Amino acid sequence: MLIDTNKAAFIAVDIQNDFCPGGALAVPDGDSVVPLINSLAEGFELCVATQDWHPRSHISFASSHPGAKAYDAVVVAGRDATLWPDHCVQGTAGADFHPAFRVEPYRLVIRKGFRQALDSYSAFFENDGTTPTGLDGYLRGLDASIVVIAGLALDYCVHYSAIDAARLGYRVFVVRDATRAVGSPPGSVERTLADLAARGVAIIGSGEVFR
Ligand code: VGL
Ligand code: ZN
Repeated sequence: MLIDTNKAAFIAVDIQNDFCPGGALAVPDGDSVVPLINSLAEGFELCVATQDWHPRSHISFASSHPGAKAYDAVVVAGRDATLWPDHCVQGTAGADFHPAFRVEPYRLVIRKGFRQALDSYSAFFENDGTTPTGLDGYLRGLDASIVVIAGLALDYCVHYSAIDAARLGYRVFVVRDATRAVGSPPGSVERTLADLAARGVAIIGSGEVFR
């Protein structure tokens, strides 16, 4: 068996309306991962979901920066950042999970990006690299040493979740066909996959997860 599911947590990243076609920050084909993620979750005893959860006028929104456009690369508080359309505003339909996403298997939902002045891509740390979400403590408390990550978007929240998990010492698998990417700026997918590989993250297909 490639993955010992007794020691593993499955993490479904940001399966939310705003990241699916028709949403505010639509990831091309984003909704197509939902059936696969539903079936992967069935195979894990420990499933965690993340939910992007921004206040209105969040610092990551281009609308909070006069003159800026969505998808602009900027420096905010001394850190490289990307500006986004307003998305996943707390309590809105766009922030809800996709209606086809089966939430029953998930024991924990980690909300992230709820601090007005700080964005948060990773399931483990906010974008300052040091403010924890608490997920590491939760997983350690349950003796999970392996994480299997899928969801949206490969080149942002999946990427940062995976590299933080690797840095924290987990064995990390990203299920490539259960992810979709923003694809901006050009080359983001190739850079993400190269970075993941360089950090020891295994990029696998869904057919390999339970084999
Ligand atoms: C995400 C951009 C902004 C993601 C979240 O889930 O990948 N991307 N907020
Ligand atoms: Zn966001």
